[in-house]
Amino acid sequence: MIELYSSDTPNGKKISIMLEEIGFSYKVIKLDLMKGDQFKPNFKKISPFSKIPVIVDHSNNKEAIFESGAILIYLAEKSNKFYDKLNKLKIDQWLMAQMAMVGPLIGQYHYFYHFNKGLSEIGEKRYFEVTKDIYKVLNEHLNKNKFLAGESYSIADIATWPWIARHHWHDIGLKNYPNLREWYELIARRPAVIKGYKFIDENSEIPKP
Ligand SMILES: N[C@@H](CCC(=O)N[C@@H](CS)C(=O)NCC(=O)O)C(=O)O
Repeated sequence: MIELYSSDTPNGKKISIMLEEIGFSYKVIKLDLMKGDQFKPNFKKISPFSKIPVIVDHSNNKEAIFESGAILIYLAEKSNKFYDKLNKLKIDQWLMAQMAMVGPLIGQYHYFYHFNKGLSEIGEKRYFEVTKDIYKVLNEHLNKNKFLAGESYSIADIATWPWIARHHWHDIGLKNYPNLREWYELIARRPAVIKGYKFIDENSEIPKP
């Protein structure tokens, strides 16, 4: 059994979607980030930067793993799914691009535009441009590729999709990026994604483009 310490955020959803995809049994321990649960000493012991998600694998000596990219790799290797050894180099590149670019940069846009609108014109403007650029790069790449690492769905898609599932926060218009939209909708139809998306709030629905 796996314990998933998480919240209803894109980084949180990566792992619930992966656990649904590979069919591992898991128990969610919800953290209220607004109340500061992530800073409690017991959580800090398993998450040095006080961030969700973290998993604790009871079938592996209660191993605790932080950083969503590392968790995805761990679960992919354990299940032998969505991390094709023959395509590892491509998957790694798109996974790292998600971890270093898509998540942190769109996260800044959420900070300035969604949560603190009107407080920093330069912050809103800069991260709107950066977010538009990310959409453009993904859209162009998906013109020639069905999934981020080529023909097969992988942990790179699982890592990236929940960030695009926040498109309604971005005021960019996913419909303006047809290949990205098609990829988004294709993944949104997967039963594991539908289930993993609702892992905290049973009533939440995947946003339509
Ligand atoms: N690089 C980390 C980022 C995790 C992260 O930023 N988590 C956010 C929620 S999406 C968090 O825990 N925020 C709490 C805080 O910053 O206090 C990962 O991918 O696991």
